Formats: sequence, C-alpha cells, structure tokens
Amino acid sequence: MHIGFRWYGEGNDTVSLDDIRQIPGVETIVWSLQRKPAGLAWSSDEIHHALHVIESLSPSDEERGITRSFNGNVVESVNVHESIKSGKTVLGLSRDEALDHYRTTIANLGKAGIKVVTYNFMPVFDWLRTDLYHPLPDGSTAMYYDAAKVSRLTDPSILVDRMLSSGGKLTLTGWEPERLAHLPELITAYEGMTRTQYLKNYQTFLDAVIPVCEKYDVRLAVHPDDPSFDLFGWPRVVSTQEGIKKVLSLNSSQYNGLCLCIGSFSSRKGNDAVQAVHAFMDRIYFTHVRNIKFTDPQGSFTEVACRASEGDVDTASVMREYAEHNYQWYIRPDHGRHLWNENELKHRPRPGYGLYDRALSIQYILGLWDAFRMDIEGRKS
Ligand code: DNO
Repeated sequence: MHIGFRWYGEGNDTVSLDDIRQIPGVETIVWSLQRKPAGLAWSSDEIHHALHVIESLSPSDEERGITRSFNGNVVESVNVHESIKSGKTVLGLSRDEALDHYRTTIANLGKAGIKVVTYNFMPVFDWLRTDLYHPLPDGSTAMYYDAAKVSRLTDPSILVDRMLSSGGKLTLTGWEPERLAHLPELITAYEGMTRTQYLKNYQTFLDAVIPVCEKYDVRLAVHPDDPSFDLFGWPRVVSTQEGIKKVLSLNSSQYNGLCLCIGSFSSRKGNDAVQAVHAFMDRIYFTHVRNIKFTDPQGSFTEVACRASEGDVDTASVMREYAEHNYQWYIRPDHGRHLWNENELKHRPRPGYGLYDRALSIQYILGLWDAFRMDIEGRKS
C-alpha cells in the first residue's frame, strides 16, 4: 500500500508540501492541473512543471537537511468533458475532439511516469454537498448532505450559486465557474438521456482511451458517484456494486479500473464497502478512505472522523480487507473535518482539505494496516 495526499498546487492550497512531509507515511502527492478546463489536452511541459514542483527539494530545504521527497504517481482528476459523457457537441467541443485531447493527456502523463489517473463519469456535477462547514458536536466542522434540501430543489443553478459562493477563493474541484456559467447548455445536453445511452457513451469513452492507457501503462480509475444516487433526473451509473461491475465489464482490460472512494460509495444505504473491496480488489488502483454518518431516514449524512466507531462506515473492516489482500496500490485519506481553528485562519482551507484531520486519518489507516499485516504475517510463520 502506498499512502497519498491530495494537493492542489502552489498558490491554490492552504497546506504546503513541507507540511505534508511531516505526516509519517506519505509517499505520493495526488495532483492535477486544477486550472486546466476539462476537454483540453495537458501538454508535456505543463506536466513536467507540476512534477518538478512535487518531486524536487528547494535549495533551502536541502540547506535545512531535508531529504524526504515525494513522487507524483497519481493524478486526480483528468475531468471528462460533457461532450464525451453526453455524446453531443457541448460548449463548442465535439466528442471526437474531446476524446483526442483525453488520449493525448493520457499519453503525455504516461510518458512522464504517471501510474494512475482518476476521473468520474457523472453528468454536469462532480461531488455535491449542501453545507461545506457543518458544525459537529466536537466543535469541528465537516461537509454535510441534506437529502430533503436537494429533493426540494427544482433549479440546480441555486445549488451552483451556493457551492461556488461558500468555497472561498480556492478552486472547488469539479465546480469550475467558467463551465457552470453555461449550466443551461449543459442541462440541455442531457435532456432525455437514458441509462442505456449513457452507458453506450461511457463505452465509447473507454474504448477510445483504454488502448492508450495500455500502451503507456497508465491505470484509469473511475471514482464512484458522490453521492451514489441519481440527481435531478440524470442517470448515474457508478453508484452500486452492480453498476461498478457493469462499468468494469464495458471494457475488460485491466487498465479499466476503479478508484474506490469508501465514503462516496457508502452514501447509498445498502452499499457495503467491505464487500466492494473484496469484489473488485484486482481492479482497485486507488482508494479514498473516509467515514460518514447518516442523520435521518431520508439519507442525509455528515462526514465524520475516519475511525469506524465515529460513523456508519466500518473503516476498520475495510482496512482489514485491504490488508488481507496485501493491497499494493494507492490509498489517500479523503475529506477531513476542519479542526483546531482551521476555519479561523486567514486562509481557510478548501472544504474537506485541511491539514490536521487528514493527517489523523493517515495514522489510523496506517495503524490498522500495520496491525493487520503483522497479524497476517504472524499467522503464516
Ligand atoms: C472531492 C473529490 C472529487 C473527486 C472526483 C474524481 O473532493 O472526491 O472531486 O476527485 O470526483 O474525478
């Protein structure tokens, strides 16, 4: 198992690489070209620049005797343009052009040594919450999803306004104001879209991109829908174990894989994350670990601390499953709470991406991993 930490790049994150360096266990920076609009190709120069920042130590670091450096093996995300998902020309880009750009991006990432690329395949919206700073009983804040609030919403643009205005100055991943400024066009692209058609479009995407992944040794890893149920009448197809199985069967290559986000997958009542780990182990190249707690029968939930007993997700059994399989790919802590006055800092962290709770989560993940692995090795000898 390799521990990763998501970082949004210089000037776009309240956490520094030097902060991350002091969290025991982190090897990989999970990164992206945050300001690159979906649909455009990532050039080799842009990729090398980003990797240089992540992988190298500054002269002043070296002077201070710092030797611990990172790799940038995992990219989250290369977002899929709406024209690929809808199968139509959207925002002036045709599906074929967008597919071409995606292939170029994968090839350039592969040439630079990137091992895993995460993406999602949800129409219009990436992850969704109704409150980004929901107070918890311990005085911290976390992200919250109010099911009744969303089902009352007839106009998704209200949600966009709310998300964008509460995120502060930092980019919210998957919520690019430039793209969402064209919400009516995006919505029109999905009018009458059936699940069958959507899966067909998905297959077209995979069949176009997977051969390039194979050639350049880049594993493609889809992130489950967050939350894992349909919204606003648009089809979502990565919400259940059956759905994931279907998507993995659309293209049988080992390069068509999964980024199993334990928290997103568990937001659908009845989904069993431990079972999913077991079922898909040979195609999971990246994992996000976090916990949630349901707060009402409608399925509203709050994000909580990672420990199993803090919420409804059995994160300890999840880690046991990974340890049993001696998982060799990447894991990162996902969203954390905001702790110890992080919200009062001059630069409030991006929601879910403060420093402290994610550092705590890593120590929980590693503690479980070390204990389970020791036990397994002991059983063998
Ligand atoms: C939010 C993230 C998502 C995720 C994408 C993957 O914090 O979990 O934005 O990175 O859905 O493409």
